[in-house]
Amino acid sequence: MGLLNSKNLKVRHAQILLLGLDSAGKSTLLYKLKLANDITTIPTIGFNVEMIEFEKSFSLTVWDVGGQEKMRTTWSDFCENTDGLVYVVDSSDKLRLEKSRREFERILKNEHIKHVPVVLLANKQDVPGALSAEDITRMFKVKKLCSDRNWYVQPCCAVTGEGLAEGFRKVTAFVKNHLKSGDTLTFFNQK
Ligand SMILES: Nc1nc2c(ncn2[C@@H]2O[C@H](COP(=O)(O)OP(=O)(O)OP(=O)(O)O)[C@@H](O)[C@H]2O)c(=O)[nH]1
Ligand SMILES: [Mg+2]
Repeated sequence: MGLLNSKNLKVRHAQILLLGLDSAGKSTLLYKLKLANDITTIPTIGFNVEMIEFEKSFSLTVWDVGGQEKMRTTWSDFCENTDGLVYVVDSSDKLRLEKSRREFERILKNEHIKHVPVVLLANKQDVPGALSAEDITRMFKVKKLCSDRNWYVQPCCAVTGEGLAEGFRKVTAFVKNHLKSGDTLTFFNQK
């Protein structure tokens, strides 16, 4: 395991940090992607971590950190070595959108994830009245907050899985691009 030049690589690997307020749907989507199954989640105290291979020869280690208030203070501990941020929003929770936006803005200021690409998942699109990805883009001021990095806002539904693969493909593409631009990516050398 180590940092290698891409010519030596058999397997490429990136670390993705999955954040968002409690109940945004992070664990639901992580296990939908990992197991292609519906699971019953309980609020995450601490974190879940899963390795997911979306593309041949490129795997992601996804760190799903609990979003309850007392857990949010630990988010910064997970930022080091992060190659991409996936921030999950409950698009139907209009009362807490501003709180979610503030937490998003706060984490973007972390020096370890400066310039790291971001995909916002506008989750719970199945809930009637949920805000669209365009609404979330505007309300979260994404263009302004992410002007220093690649970003994308993907509508999704963690329960059905709709939009999840697209969102993670996007973050994978961004991370690869980031690599080409010379930023450090974590690699595992597989014999
Ligand atoms: N209708 C609907 N419900 C969802 C969706 N995604 C998640 N949920 C539900 O939202 C609740 C919270 O989901 P979790 O995945 O546990 O949320 P979390 O973001 O991991 O929350 P913490 O672990 O507390 O940070 C669960 O009851 C899920 O079934 C969705 O896309 N649509
Ligand atoms: Mg959880």
